[in-house]
Amino acid sequence: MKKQVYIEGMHCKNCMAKVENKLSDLEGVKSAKVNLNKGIATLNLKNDLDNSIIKESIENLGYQVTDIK
Ligand SMILES: [Cu+2]
Repeated sequence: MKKQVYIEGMHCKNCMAKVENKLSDLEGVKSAKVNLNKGIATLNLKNDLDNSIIKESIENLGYQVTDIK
């Protein structure tokens, strides 16, 4: 399954890489790709992952999650 995470505060490729690495390390995540212009991370999941875990891991990096679909 896939999830789209709407993130505010990413400004450059470093931000993008940080978020991608963090999300990729989460249990159950097959791959994570960030679209910097749109501020959206697309997650490919092996199984469902609680939104609160996704939100917390990104907010720990200093970015804001506005929505997860
Ligand atoms: Cu940056």
